[in-house]
Amino acid sequence: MNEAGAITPAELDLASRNHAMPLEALRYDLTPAGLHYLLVHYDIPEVDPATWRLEIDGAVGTPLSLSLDDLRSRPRVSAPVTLECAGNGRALLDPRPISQPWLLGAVGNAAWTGTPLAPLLREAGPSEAAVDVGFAGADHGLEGDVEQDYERGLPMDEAMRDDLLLAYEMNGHPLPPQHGFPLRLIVPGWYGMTSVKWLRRIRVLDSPFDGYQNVRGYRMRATEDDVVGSPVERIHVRSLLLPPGYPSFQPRVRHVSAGRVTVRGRAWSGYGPIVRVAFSADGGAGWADAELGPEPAPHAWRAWSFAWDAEPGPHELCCRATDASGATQPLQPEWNVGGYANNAVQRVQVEVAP
Ligand SMILES: Nc1nc2c(c(=O)[nH]1)N[C@H]1C(S)=C(S)[C@@H](COP(=O)(O)O)O[C@H]1N2
Ligand SMILES: [Mo]
Repeated sequence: MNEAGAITPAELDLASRNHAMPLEALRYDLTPAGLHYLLVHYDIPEVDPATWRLEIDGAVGTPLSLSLDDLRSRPRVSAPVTLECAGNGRALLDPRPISQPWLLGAVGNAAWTGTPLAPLLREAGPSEAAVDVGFAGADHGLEGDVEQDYERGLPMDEAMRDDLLLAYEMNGHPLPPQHGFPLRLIVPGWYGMTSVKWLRRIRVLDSPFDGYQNVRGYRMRATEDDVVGSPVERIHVRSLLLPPGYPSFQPRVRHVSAGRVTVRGRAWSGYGPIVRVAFSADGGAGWADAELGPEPAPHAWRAWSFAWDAEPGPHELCCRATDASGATQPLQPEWNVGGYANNAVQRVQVEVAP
């Protein structure tokens, strides 16, 4: 327990609705849909695919209204993309910001299939003055005293990237209801909040997007007095390891036998490819380079492994990734009001038996 106190029933409701990816699922290159983390701010909305349409309007020459069949008959692209919630690691901060209390599992790497967004925007003909694009979901709720449809804005140049997808499939199947059926946006490299689910309207804007989820939510604020802060955007470099051996039921300490243990994990970043992962078996006192797996698709996580000679006694396993921009994970997190982008190194307690 920390200064924020015990988990409240309201937080427990959020935590049980929005499940994490169990860390043993790091073993799968593609995360099965049921093991992929889930984050739904309000309720999963009811959508009738027969009458559902996607509207593309606002500052465009030709507003578009598309059915699911219209979208499915357009060019089809699939890509593995690592999604991570900006709040991943939040509950490890002290004091714990009160929101979805993630430990470390708010991540997954699914294969998303859909049609690229940019050609559709081009067909709609954005005005010369277009600066942002708003993406609205069919879900509705109240947040920070503002009643709203979940909506996120994205700068025009990001929206026109060639790797953004309007996805209607996850791992080769129609999107499950909880992951955005019938259509969601996928913004590779950005924290998950930008990948709007249950998408039903795309608004091209000739003035900056001023919706709640950009202007008030998802801001990096060092203190409560810092009301504006800076926007939370791309995914900060992170690695996770698949806890080795077996757990106890309570508390979840790991148990392994002495000898060679192959520790495996994944690493990813929204700022470029992973160039290094280091491993420590002593809480970060000493580090050694892990072996990197094959170079993955541009926004998919990269596998790594380390052959650990486990000696009897208690150990604290850590991993630390570095990306091509030179960014590396901090050993200790830096606290912020919303508990965003905590990419401090993971620490896994292991008891090694002789
Ligand atoms: N419409 C809508 N889109 C949404 C959300 C939401 O609550 N409503 N949650 C966002 C957040 S915060 C995250 S982290 C990702 C989670 O995607 P997933 O549940 O498919 O893993 O969806 C994003 N898209
Ligand atoms: Mo999120």
